[in-house]
Amino acid sequence: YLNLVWLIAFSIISNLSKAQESIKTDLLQNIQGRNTTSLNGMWEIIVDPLENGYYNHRYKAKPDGYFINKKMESPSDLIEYDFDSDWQISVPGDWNTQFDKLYYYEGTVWYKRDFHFNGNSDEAAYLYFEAVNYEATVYLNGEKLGTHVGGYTPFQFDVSGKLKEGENFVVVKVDNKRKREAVPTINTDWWNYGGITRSVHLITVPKKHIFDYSIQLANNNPDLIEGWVTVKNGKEGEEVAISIPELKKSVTAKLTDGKASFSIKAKPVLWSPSNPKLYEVNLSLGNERITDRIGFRTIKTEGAKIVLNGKPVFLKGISIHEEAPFKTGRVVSVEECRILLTWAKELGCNFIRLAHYPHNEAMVREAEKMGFLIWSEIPVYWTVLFDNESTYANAENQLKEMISRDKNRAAVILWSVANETPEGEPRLKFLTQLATKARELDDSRLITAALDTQGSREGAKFIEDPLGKVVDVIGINNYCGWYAGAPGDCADIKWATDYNKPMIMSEVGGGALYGLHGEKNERWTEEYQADVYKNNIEMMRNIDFLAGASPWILMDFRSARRHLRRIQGDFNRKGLISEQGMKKQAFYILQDYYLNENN
Ligand code: GCB
Repeated sequence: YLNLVWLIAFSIISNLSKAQESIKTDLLQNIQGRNTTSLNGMWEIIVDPLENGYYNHRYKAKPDGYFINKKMESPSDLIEYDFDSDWQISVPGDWNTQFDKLYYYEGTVWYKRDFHFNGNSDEAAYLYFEAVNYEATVYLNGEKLGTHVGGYTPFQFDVSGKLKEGENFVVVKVDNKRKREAVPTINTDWWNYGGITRSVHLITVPKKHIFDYSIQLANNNPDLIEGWVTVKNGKEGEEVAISIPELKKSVTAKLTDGKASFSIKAKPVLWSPSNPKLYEVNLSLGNERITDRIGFRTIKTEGAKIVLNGKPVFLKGISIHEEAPFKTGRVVSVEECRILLTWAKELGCNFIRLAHYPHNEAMVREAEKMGFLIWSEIPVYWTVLFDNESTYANAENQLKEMISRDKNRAAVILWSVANETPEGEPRLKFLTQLATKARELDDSRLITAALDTQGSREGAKFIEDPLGKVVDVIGINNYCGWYAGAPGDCADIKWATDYNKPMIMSEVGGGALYGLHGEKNERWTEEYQADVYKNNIEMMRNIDFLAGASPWILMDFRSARRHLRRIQGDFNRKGLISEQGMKKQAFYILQDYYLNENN
């Protein structure tokens, strides 16, 4: 009996510590503004489908797994792996597009990189990963630092005092196996690109340093800039200085419990798509100085309108996946972000929906500079396990990391908590809790979700999903003319709603293979897709509570659900542009609507 009690107590404690070690949401703010050494470039990898580098033949964790990076010392040694004579891969990047053999691979790959460190004992250091898909267990010089779960948000480890003077090595066990209880779950309509898909940095800061901060316009007062700064290893009462030179403002704020709050009376030029004004903001503490570029704006809803800086705005948008133009695979460079965004500009957009997970930080920062309003989303997609507590904890953790990273980006106006989730009590509870959490973390933005459930009443499509109560802005994914009905049926469809809230047509569209031509009733032709757009635009014109649209999607993207070999070949073809950068007819239909409509 005692044994049983011990066993239960032990399993509770070990489960708790497992959950805790994987939950690290405290993020160092503004990586660009820090002293960083890039750990991008070539890493050594070992592809390990059986996780032989982790488990022994009894399926017990090995104390001397591949993370210790063992080397032969004498000719008789038996070591059945060697990072340094194995494959090399480019980081950032996914493995599926870097090796033909890994095209469909899902599982474990071990990554290793050597690096040189010239230490300074007055400094603290962080190892920062912009994203690893999906689960990353990180080791420094053979010692485990921790595990992070979730493929699209950053995480870091405090490695102060753990780095050696001179040569060091970092090993990451990356596992992208899909799991039913994960976020996203088993089933998605995008490619499960594995790897250290975004940049890795070694960041050094003074021992006492600015860790995180939030600076934005007060929610209900456009003449007041509000914020807070958190400091690690600071002393009570110590001062942080905040200045905005262009506004000729500077204030100081005192630390209480590691945090300093401040407000600045000012009348900044407001950030908007037509004038994406950013101000240099300087933060300083002792000798440390950090610079960011920050925009100021207000966002709210009034009835069915979205109101930016006090004026209604119609969101002319497009949905985007984080897929690289021309070469496929994950986006790895700021240039690739700019290509996607330049296409969105050409389309006449003032808004982008970054689907279906948080995109890389460069994408958000570039979009902000170019004047796009942003919808940012966590991958609570389709049928995640809404009644599973650890699934919820995982989703909430990804939400926190998304908000933590981008809370200073004026361009981001919408946090989306889900996409196309099935109605039901557990789902409503799950998403309500997420929305509450998002508001608690950030009360200055709007909450949304993309719904696919619409009823009908009196001959009209009727929005009555109870999630409508929870969100500020209702997203509706609707594929009239593609998954339901013929394109010609769409123009006359009427919409009604139970809610006096703005609605965004968060998805609408159809597929076409670039260069395939025919009659407008022939599926996969550009003419068919163009007709889907024409008719849906007609339909949207008749929705008086429509506050914007983000049709599906800017560019064709990889999906393992798309098997029609000669048309799809593993690509979802709903792009307005092919993966090779060729514009389809529908691009110009939507462009005409966005550039010539006066809304
Ligand atoms: C949807 C999903 C999106 C899919 C799209 C499609 O409703 O939200 O992820 O890719 O439909 O093409 O079916």
